[in-house]
Formats: sequence, C-alpha cells, structure tokens
Amino acid sequence: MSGTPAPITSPEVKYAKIFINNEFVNAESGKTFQTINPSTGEVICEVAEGDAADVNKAVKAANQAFRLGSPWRRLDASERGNLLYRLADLIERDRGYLASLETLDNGKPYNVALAADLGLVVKCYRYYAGWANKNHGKTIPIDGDFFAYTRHEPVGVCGQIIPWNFPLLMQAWKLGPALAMGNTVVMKTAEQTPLTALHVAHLAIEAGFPPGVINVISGYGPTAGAAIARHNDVDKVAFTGSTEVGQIVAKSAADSNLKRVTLELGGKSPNIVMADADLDYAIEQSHFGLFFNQGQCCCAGSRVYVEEKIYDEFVEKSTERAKKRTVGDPFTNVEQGPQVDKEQFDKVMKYINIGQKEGAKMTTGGKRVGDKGYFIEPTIFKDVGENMKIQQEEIFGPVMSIAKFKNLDEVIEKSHNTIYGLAASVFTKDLDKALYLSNSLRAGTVWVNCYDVLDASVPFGGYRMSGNGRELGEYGLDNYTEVKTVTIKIPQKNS
Ligand code: TXE
Repeated sequence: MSGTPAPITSPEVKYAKIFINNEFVNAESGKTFQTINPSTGEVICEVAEGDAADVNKAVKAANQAFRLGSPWRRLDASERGNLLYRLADLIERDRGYLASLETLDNGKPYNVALAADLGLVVKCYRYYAGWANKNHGKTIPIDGDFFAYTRHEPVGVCGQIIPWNFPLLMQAWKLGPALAMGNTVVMKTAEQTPLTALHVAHLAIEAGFPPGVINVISGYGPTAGAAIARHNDVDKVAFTGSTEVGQIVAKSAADSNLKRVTLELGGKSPNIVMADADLDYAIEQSHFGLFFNQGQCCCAGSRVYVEEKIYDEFVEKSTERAKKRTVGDPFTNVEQGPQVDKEQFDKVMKYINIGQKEGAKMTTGGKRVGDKGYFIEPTIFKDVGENMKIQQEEIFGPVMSIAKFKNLDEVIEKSHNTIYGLAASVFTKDLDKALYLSNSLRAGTVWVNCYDVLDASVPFGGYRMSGNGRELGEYGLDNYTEVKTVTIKIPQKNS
C-alpha cells in the first residue's frame, strides 16, 4: 500500500442497517441498539438490531444464492477469485476511512488500525483470492474396474460469528476462505463493533458479489448469534470469541443439525524467556506480545516465564518500558487506546484487584487513565503464583504477569498448566532449547524470538480449550470444503 492517509476523526457512519441480499434493511422487529465510542463513552449511532427473524431471512437469502444453477454456483472459480481481489482493492482504496471508523468504534489507535489491521485484511482477501481456483481434488487408483476422483465442494451456508477485538480482520479471516471456496455466508458481528463490517458489505456490492452471497447482521449473541448456531438450514458455523460461548455454539450445533463447527477461543499463552536471550529485544517483544491491541488478543503472551538468573532485571526493565507506554486518544500518535467497552474495562479492573488480593506484586499501573472512556494503565505483576486466578484466567487487557522458572522441564510443565493451548513463544539464542521447547509446547502456534507474527499463509488455531480447526493458510480451506468421492464403473482399468 502506498501513502499514509490522515485519520478522519469524525468519520461519517454511512451504513447501520442489516445487510441481506445486497440491501440494507431495518430489523424485522424495528429495534435498534447503540454503539458506543470507547474513548468517550458517548453514543456513536443507533444500529439495526437483528435477532432470530432476521437470521431466518438471511439464511433464506444465503440458501437461495447457493441453489444449483444460481449466478454464484455457475461462476468460474477464477472469477470468484477476481471478486475477492476487487474487494481487496476497494478496501485498500477506503483504508483511511475504514481505519478511522475502526478506531471510533473499537478504540484501537488509528496508526495501528491502518498499518496492522487494514494491511492484514487486504493481504488476507488477496491470499484467499489466489486459492479460489487452486483447491482441487484428486484422482485415486482404487482396486477394480473403477475410476475414482474427489471434488472439493463448498459446504453451503456458513454462519460466522465474530468478536470485537479485530473487527475487520476477523471478518476477512472468515469471509476470505468461505467465499474463495464458493460458500454463502450469514455473518454476525460483535455488538460492540458493528460498523466497519457494514462498509465492507457495501464494498462487496461494488465489487460485484451476487445478492445473498454475503449477509451481515448486527445484534447480540444470545439472540442473533444463538439463532445462527441452532439453525437447521445453516451447514457450518465458525465462531471466534470466549471459550464459554464456544461451548454453547458447539452444543447448539450438535443439538440442531450437527452443522460443522470451527472454534477459535480464548488463550493464556506462555512467553518463555531464557537467560541467554538478547534481553532488551526480548523485553520489547514481550511488551508488544502482551500490550498490543490494549491486551485484547486471544494469543496475547499473558504469562511471561523468565529464567531465574535474569528475572529481576527483566521485571525492572519491563516495568520501565510499560511506564513509557503512551495511552490516550487513539486518533493521536499513541500506543494504547481504551478497552472496547465498560464490561471489558470492569473485567480487567476486577482482575487487577484480584491479583493484588492474591498476593502478586504490582510493579506499575493498576489504575484507570483519565475520567472518561475506558482507558487502563499498562500494568505488571511479578511474583505470580501458578494457581492464582490472574495466571489461570484470560484477562484480555493490558495486564502482564511475570513468573520465574529454573529449568526447561519446569517451564514446560508450567506452560501446560491451563485449559488453553493457543500460542506460545520462546526467546533464546540456543537452537537446541528453541527446538526442544517448540516441539514440546502444546499450542497451535509457537513463535521463536518473535511474537504475534501473523500471516494469511500460516495456519492459526488452538489446542485444547482454545478451540478446534485451523484458520488461515491452506489448512483454513478445509473448514469451508466438503470432500466428495465419485466412483465410476469403467469397462477396463489399466495401470
Ligand atoms: O465474548 P463473547 P465477549 C474472550 C475475552 C473476553 C471474553 C468475553 O476473554 O474478555 O471472551 O468477551 C457472540 N451464541 N474473548 O463477551 O460473548 C457475541 O455477540 C452465539 C476472546 O465479547 O464470546 C460476539 O459476536 N453467539 C476472543 C461473539 O460471540 C454468541 C475475542 C464473541 O462474544 C453468544 C472476544 C451465544 N450464546 C472475546 N453469546 C478471541 N478468541 O479472540 C455471545 N455471542
């Protein structure tokens, strides 16, 4: 991408209705809800509130768009790719506006929204555009006079429920592979951040997607989200969010039509720093690995384990770094904006309180910043015990725990001491230690001497209660493909 567009501090909200069949419509109930600016606590606008009735309507539209012989089903695979390339180009064209709207609705610093979120979003759509005509089946030499081959077919209508921490990026991770493989989609955005997805929906019309292929519903989880998870005409549900709701979604899928389920859930990722690591670099990366996006990352390195010999120095320097972190109006040049809403703000403050009561020592932070909006000081706890709540539960905020270890086997055991298994990282200059740890850690991603290196081409997802299935990369196509075997009797087979 060339050029850096300046932020639009009061971006106009152009779309706030439900998107079905390439049209923006009111909710069937006529209801609306407010989306809030987390920097001020003020209302941005009213948004149409979808529920089960709107989900039904959207599922009908998506099924209609998926019927045999429809424009979407008749489209060449390469043309599906071209539509995605066009969508990526339009998002890139509007990146300054989209990054501004994301900052307004989510609170993340504009510079980050533009460089990280929008950059990754455009790359994700382009990556999956390229896959549209390349995920092909095989011919298989089975026994007997038969010819057998596989077809990789779309699953059908895909329900997609996304969270608020990376609204545009989560939309791209879900839409990219689903559309490349020829599915149709009913997406429910998070109630905290409904706005940017609707602008992308508008761009999908401009790109040329046929009606009913993409449908986007704003609304709440227990109403609109639950209606998707239990719908009998939805063939697959992809969910990103909390582990608790992931369990509900999986259950609803099982209790209704056994729709396919992929889940990307919470984490409590260990970040292991060995004494031989480049200390200043490891401190900076660990700082980034936890505080990035206000700490609201499922893969945040929230349990930092530091080898005993360098523990005190690591804590001291990490504390100095956290004190320097700039927090404030996300439209200015700061590193950290507000938490996404009051609920998340309260949750994080509750854990800061619990950490102190549990006896961990707070070396910096712990307080609210300012008197409006949901800003929290970058906070660090040292001397954190393994069984403390702050070491076990996902805080999802700017709160780093730093614990000590003596040897490799001890830190591996500690790393596995949660219900999660999303990501992990290792900082060391010793190749043997790096390989031993990366092979041993039970996590879907292990970063060595880096953190949060995310790329559309490498898979991402969790072990254990961090979810199932992998998003991104070639593996991500599996979630959106049914494999069909066709076996044909032939007169005579020859090798
Ligand atoms: O999550 P929810 P919340 C974690 C993080 C955070 C906690 C709670 O620890 O503090 O979850 O956040 C929809 N049926 N993550 O309450 O509720 C909801 O409307 C169907 C980690 O925001 O799981 C939204 O669209 N859907 C995470 C989405 O689920 C339901 C990102 C996520 O919201 C539903 C977000 C229901 N019954 C939070 N209830 C990550 N993995 O990155 C809610 N939803």
